[in-house]
Amino acid sequence: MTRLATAVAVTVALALAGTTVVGAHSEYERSVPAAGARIPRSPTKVDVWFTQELFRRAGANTLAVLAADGRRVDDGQAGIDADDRSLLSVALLEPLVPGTYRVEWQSLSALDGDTAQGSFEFTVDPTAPEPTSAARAESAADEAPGLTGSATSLTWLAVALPAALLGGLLLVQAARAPFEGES
Ligand SMILES: [Cu+2]
Repeated sequence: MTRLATAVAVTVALALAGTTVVGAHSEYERSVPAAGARIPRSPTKVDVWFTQELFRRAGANTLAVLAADGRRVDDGQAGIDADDRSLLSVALLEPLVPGTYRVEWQSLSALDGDTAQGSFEFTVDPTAPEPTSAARAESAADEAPGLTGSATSLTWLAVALPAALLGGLLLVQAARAPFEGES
């Protein structure tokens, strides 16, 4: 039974180690407005989707929208979506005048507790073309919640499968051992 317990412990440790290697923090995945976008009108808010779900802790996940002169134009109340923990949103105080804005983000991963940060820019330009209906359909398809879920499942499979195989080998060895005699 001691050998069995050891085999189980080793398997669990390997699975945890694998998770740490695979989980690469909660990084920027996409946003509305998108990074680098030129949009004809001001948005009312900024939505950022992350690669991992966010850990709900006050002040740990932030979005700051800054004008070119460094003035902050969001309401400072970034919040995680109630239904989608990978989505962080912040409202704008008032419609943005034309110009380039920088969004600075900070995240705390619910998966591995790691923090990450970064920034991206978008430009409000009244001469920019209206989004085409094709682009709108594409961004609607992007928002289908299934996509992130399946990627996450595959990641877990990549970790769990080798760990399970190795665990199985150890169990076989542990089961054989009594017949070889204990020292
Ligand atoms: Cu990480």
